[in-house]
Amino acid sequence: MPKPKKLAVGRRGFLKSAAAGAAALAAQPQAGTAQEAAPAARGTQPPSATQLARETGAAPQPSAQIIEHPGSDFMVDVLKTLDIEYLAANPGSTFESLHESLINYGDNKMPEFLTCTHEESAVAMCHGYAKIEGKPMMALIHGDIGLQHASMAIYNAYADRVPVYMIVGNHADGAERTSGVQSMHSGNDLGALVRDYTKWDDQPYSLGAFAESAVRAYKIAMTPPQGPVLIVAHNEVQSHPMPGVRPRIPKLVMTAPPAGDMNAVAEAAKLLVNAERPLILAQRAVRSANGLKLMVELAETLEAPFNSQERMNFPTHHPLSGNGGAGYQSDVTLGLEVADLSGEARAAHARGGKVIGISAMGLDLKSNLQEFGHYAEVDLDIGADAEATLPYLIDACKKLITPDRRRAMQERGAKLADAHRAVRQQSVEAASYGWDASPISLARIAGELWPLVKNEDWSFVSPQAFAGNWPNRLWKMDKHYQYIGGQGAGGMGYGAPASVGAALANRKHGRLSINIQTDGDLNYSPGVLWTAAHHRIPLLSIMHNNRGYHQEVMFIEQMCSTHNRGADRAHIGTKLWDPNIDYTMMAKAYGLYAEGPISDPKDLAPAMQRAIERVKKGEPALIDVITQPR
Ligand SMILES: Cc1ncc(C[n+]2csc(CCOP(=O)(O)OP(=O)(O)O)c2C)c(N)n1
Repeated sequence: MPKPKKLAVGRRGFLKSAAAGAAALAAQPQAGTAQEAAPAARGTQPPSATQLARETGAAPQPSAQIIEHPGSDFMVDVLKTLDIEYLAANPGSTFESLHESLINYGDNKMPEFLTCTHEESAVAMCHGYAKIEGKPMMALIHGDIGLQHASMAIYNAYADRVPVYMIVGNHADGAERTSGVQSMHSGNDLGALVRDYTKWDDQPYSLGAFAESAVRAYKIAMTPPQGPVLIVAHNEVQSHPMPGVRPRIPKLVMTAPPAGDMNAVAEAAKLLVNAERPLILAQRAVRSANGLKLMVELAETLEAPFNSQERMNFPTHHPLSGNGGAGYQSDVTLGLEVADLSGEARAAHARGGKVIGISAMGLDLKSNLQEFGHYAEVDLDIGADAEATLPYLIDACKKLITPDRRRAMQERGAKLADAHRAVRQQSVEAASYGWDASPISLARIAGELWPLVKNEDWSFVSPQAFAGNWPNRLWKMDKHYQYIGGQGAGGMGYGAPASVGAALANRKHGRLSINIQTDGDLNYSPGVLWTAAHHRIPLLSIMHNNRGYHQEVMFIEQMCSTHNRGADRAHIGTKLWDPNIDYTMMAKAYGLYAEGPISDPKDLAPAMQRAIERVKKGEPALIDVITQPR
């Protein structure tokens, strides 16, 4: 390995730019000087001047040595081969060498570096981004502490089967790292902290190994069932000089997703074509525009109702959308990437029906956390990616459909269309209840928003279960990016950052991103609003401000009843009032355009219109609306 050079020409330049940087910092109102929380060094040796300076936030010192070709430059070259457009990070000294290379080395076309205020937000942003863009962005994480902060967001992405590409910095060599921060933030096996809910992790000890691991990690994350992956980037590998011989960067070759066994697919086609009342259920199934097209083709081939339970698996206004209407008892149910079909199977068997599952989820299960739910007694279980299997299933069905079956199916299709129309009509009627109420109804938010956005290329980027599913019930959704589903593992704190990440992905397509933002969720990590403002990420956020953790209010009220006591104290520990949180002020503090609180429904549409104008100009905006609980 070449030896580090003594500092020569770089000192003057460094000092000049460090001084300029310090002046710029000082010029910022209220800008902090400390880089990170840094307790005093522990251990037997007194801290060095450099260490003291680092840990007390004193002015940066020129380096005692120059490393002209650090390993981290090579790491950037590796990452560039992976088509990663963005990275989200809180800064941290465990990856300082890589950080510097990312911003300074090469042609600077490296991923746009998004500054985050919480590691959980960084990972949740990646989660939302991937569900829109169909590929991962990167989260760069600071040592064991950053990884612990990121942990819940990683679990959400894992349960949602979404690819997230993560690099965590580490000072691996106990002889090289300092006492204090560098030791406290390092570990022997960082991957172990989150291994129960990452698809793969590795900690390469050389640049050659890093290249291989980094490429392999991307491939693993993207192969269904997709999931988050983690590479530990040791500081020693990042910051030591490149070896004389540059390691090879392996070519990324993507894995074709697993499609179902052809005999099993033929068996499924036979059951579906001969069914009198088939039903298709889909959960985490569609990943692309083509996936959505295939779902429609399957439903139309079979004239079967399609119940989309999560994400945009089927157009909401398609006549086959729904569960067939009241009284439709399926005799053959097809579940596509449904996490838990146990309830379906039990109900189907009770009425003599059958259930077919096509899912890749079971191909990669971890033991500890129980997100896989109950064991499902399905009659035909095809362990394969649904989207990849669909072309074969559609083909097999088409081959079996006789003219007689076609006629019977068309009759069924006509009845299903009637049922679908009736359900949509009921939704419109239901939306009118409490239309003029204050606090404002969730149906009114969705109902008033629709005419304002329907002629735009829009994308609904937040979960909607806590918003009464009104966008789904009232809006015409027919593009795969128009709804991306929920948290994955139900972890709160996902909504705001995942919306920002999804809006980031939508930005380059010029789409209008819409987030109905619950208040409890926003308070987990509100700083992500600043990230959206700083990076000019256009996102319309409408606060569903019911001033509480309403889901939990309901649970506690129920428990009061179960314990046969009054519910008048159910607000304790569940309500967010006294004082009320001022989200307009909060959003403004983070640099957003904001209005509210709005409690008169007549003020809602004009405020949303004004916010949309701002979003269309390329910035995030937030409207605080005082809402009904659900
Ligand atoms: C990390 C995490 N902690 C706690 C919970 C339990 N929990 C489920 S729903 C909920 C309330 C969410 O409140 P908010 O986002 O305001 O939505 P609301 O129910 O009020 O519509 C909580 C705390 C959770 N799901 N995730």
